Amino acid sequence: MLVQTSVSSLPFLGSDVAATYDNAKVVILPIPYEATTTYRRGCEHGPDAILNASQQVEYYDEELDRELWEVGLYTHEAIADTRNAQKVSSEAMLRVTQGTVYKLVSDGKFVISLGGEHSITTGVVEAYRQANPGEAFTVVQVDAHGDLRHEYEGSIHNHACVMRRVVDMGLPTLQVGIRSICKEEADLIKEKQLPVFRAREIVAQPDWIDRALASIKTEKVFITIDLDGIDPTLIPGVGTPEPGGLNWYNLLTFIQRIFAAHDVIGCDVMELAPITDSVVSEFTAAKLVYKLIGYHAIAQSW
Ligand SMILES: [Mn+2]
Repeated sequence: MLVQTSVSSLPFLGSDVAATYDNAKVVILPIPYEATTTYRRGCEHGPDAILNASQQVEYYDEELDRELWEVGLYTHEAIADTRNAQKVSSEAMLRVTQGTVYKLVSDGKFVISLGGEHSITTGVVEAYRQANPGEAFTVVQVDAHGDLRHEYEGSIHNHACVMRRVVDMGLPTLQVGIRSICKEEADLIKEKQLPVFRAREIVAQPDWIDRALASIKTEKVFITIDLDGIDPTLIPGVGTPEPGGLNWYNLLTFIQRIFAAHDVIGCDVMELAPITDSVVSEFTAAKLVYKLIGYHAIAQSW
């Protein structure tokens, strides 16, 4: 009889190069939670797909001229897992996410959370508020969508509302790659004068990165990447694809410059919904996670 083994135990990049928790500077936190997806489902399988694809990522980063696994990578067990029809309320997901990220940050770890749906980011950001009492940090969001609705389909914790929750926390934001918003969101952007760099401006204006960076007024930054912010030709495996997103090198340059100029306190990579018979989306996501680790390691002189 075949015994179905869980693949979620695969550590990022591979067990040969995994560090112990104590020796790790970076913790990868899988959060396979999906409850409010509005179009194509499957993001609860995103974290495992990224971990599996990461086994194929080259250890040596040709841009950074280093094998970044040496900084110490530890992959945490999955939390808020809704796979196999497990029910997890949004409140329970936010509670366990905040508690887990806060514990990891308190232990001095640099945490990269993997979703799962974007509503998870509310819990992640709450953990950094808890870890940085009274100190503002900017939440930089790469996304096709504004996610600024107060409520969607009856829930304030729908994935279409995550940045509204961040704005409600009083944290400054920077939104990049946006190309799909509703009237309510457009009005809020104007009313609060939120810095937004739309995808069509990014294509037309080569100096957008300079201007985007100039809009960040805090030393500390949290980066949340909804993978649908990237062009869907690069990452088709998302729940709500939108044409015309960031290209690979544009994205990497933008992110690398944030790491170089600011203290990035944490990151998340959200909304991967794998497609059968194509590994492009999860491999691109895995490579992006390794780039986040690399840019942070260089910025921290690790
Ligand atoms: Mn989105």
